[in-house]
Amino acid sequence: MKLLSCLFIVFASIFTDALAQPVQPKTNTIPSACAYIGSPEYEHHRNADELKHRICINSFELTQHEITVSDFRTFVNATNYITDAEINYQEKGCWSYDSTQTPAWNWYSWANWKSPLGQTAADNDPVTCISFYDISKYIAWLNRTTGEHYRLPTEAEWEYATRAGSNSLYFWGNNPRLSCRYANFADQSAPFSSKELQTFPCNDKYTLITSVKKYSPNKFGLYDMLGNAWEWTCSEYHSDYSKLSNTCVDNENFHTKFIAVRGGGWNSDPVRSRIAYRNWEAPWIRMASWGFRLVKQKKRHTFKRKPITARQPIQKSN
Ligand SMILES: [Ca+2]
Ligand SMILES: [Ca+2]
Repeated sequence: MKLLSCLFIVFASIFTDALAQPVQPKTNTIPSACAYIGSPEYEHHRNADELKHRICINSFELTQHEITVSDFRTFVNATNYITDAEINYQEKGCWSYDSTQTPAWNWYSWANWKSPLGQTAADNDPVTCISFYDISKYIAWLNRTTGEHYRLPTEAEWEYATRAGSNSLYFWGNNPRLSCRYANFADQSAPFSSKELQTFPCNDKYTLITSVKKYSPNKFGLYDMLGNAWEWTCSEYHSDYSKLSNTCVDNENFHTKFIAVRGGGWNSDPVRSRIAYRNWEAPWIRMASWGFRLVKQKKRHTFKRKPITARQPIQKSN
């Protein structure tokens, strides 16, 4: 009987996977190079964990934008997956923002990927309120249904792709006034008082999170690498940036590790929005300002053998 029900579950999951073919997120090719990541010692507000070091990166594909609510919904509809926020794992709901409460930032049971900030999330918003565990499940499903190999970027890949050749505070340079053209950060439209948070000296009219691809891309054609949603990487956080920056945390062994999260979000001030700024958290944490994007790993080239056919007799030419 047990065997029968197991078989049923396997077939049902194959069937539902087949029904819900995900739209694969668009990717851009990021070229191979050796480059510096981290910040120079003279960078204002630099932290000790931003050691500047040189890394060599092989070409890879990176999604043009953060994975959206719509992308994530396809996964949930296909699998009936319930996120950590919805089962109140470790803490209730998701770490979110409600300006009517004191303190405004807190764990709220109403907050999850469908409604991270008190109202239904728009389809093209980055999906947020998802933990590193939730993302692992999404990726496993995406790979199973597409036959591709998606994964989170390493910290080094993320920073190299974000810099796109720049050595400045932000990928467009050092001028915070230009942020409203390139990134959704906490600017003058943000709901925070200046006592709570220093904001960017411009106004993009977007108070909270907004749709992906609203701002100008960087030189690799990538949108929202800085701002909108912070982005989980696959790397374990280490205070010595040169140690683990280009490796993914062991898939079986990440439960007790801190995972690096990068890029600032809609709620970030000019200091934490610097490219070199490194954030990290435990893999079960979920926040209304944290999302992710994916690397699509190139498939290993497999050489197909030609079918062996019977040797044809050589025709004698006259
Ligand atoms: Ca904004
Ligand atoms: Ca982002």
